Amino acid sequence: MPARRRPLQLLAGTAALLFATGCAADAPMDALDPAGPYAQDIHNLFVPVFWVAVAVFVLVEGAIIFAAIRFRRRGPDDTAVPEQVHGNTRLEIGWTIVPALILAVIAVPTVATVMRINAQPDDPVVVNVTGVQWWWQFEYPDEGIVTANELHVPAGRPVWLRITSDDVIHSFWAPRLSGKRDAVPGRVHTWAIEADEPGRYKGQCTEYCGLSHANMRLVVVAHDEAGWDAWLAAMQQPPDPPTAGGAREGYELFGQFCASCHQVDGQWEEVLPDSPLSPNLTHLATRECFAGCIFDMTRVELEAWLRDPPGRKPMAPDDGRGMPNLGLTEAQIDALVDYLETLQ
Ligand code: HEC
Ligand SMILES: [Cu+2]
Repeated sequence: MPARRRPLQLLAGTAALLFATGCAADAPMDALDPAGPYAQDIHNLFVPVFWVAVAVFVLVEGAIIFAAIRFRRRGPDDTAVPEQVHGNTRLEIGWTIVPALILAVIAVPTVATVMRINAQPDDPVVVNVTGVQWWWQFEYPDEGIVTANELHVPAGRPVWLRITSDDVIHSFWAPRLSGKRDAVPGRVHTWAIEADEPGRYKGQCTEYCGLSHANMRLVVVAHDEAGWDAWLAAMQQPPDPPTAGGAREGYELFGQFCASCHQVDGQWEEVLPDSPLSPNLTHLATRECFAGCIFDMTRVELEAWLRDPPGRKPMAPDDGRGMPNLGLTEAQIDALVDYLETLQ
């Protein structure tokens, strides 16, 4: 390949790659596919602004390409220097005023949208969201529920998130339900989301937050009315401690190895104050994913997790972040998972 063609091929390759990755048919985090009124509001602003930007791009790039071709050097004999002009008052004023006008026009719907999506909705479900290296805690203060990674909401009703962080800056983003909101330690940022239809809507921490940033996902589970009432009722009813068998053995091992960090309502409620903030496991077995929603809630995955958590998900237990390897035996892991499966 001639060397001078290489940049062109690189450019074409990059463009093809970007195009191909933008074309995924099954894209659960597609911000261009809004699934609720807040995301729709943002989309309604994005689309016209995008086309204005496309028009500007085509005009400006078109003028550059036209000038480059029209006034190019035509062969080795073409040594003439073009007429040197400096400044064209009409053009200069024009391309200062036109962009300013475009921005002023775009600002009107932008400010209106920003104000609408930031306003506290009437009668929302309130959820306190805490970003933690590297998972999400969701607390429902009015209902007395604490859960992790799966944010359950009623469909067709606004949810008012009060977002903060336990350590570094994270950012909450469920692309089909609204835009991004930073989770900043020591501050509470509010944010509204809403899903039109029941379903599972994926999300992701979108502010780089250390080792397992990419493993800090979440899912918003939107229920119909009956499903929402059933979920609330189930969450408010902690499971009973097992009384026999492997699950009982696991329950006791839990007291020995796990209860210093993890709370199970009605069973293990006194975590040690110097432990890292850890997921509340009261209804663990009802969740579909765990550890920042990167694993399915299956027996096999839970066993693999207990065998070596930092091996499954990059964490920094020496810095007090994440779950350490507790050196459990296979028999202990078996009993512990028997117990975890009772946490319905
Ligand atoms: C030093 C504190 C600590 C100890 C001890 C500990 N864990 Fe964890 N555990 C964590 C932290 C922190 C996480 C969150 C890790 C993440 O997702 O990044 C976690 C995550 C989990 C999860 C996934 C929960 C979810 O919903 O995502 C399970 C299950 C779990 N631990 C079980 C156990 C069991 C069983 C034991 C005892 C054998 C145990 N842990 C001991 C800190 C601890
Ligand atoms: Cu994060």
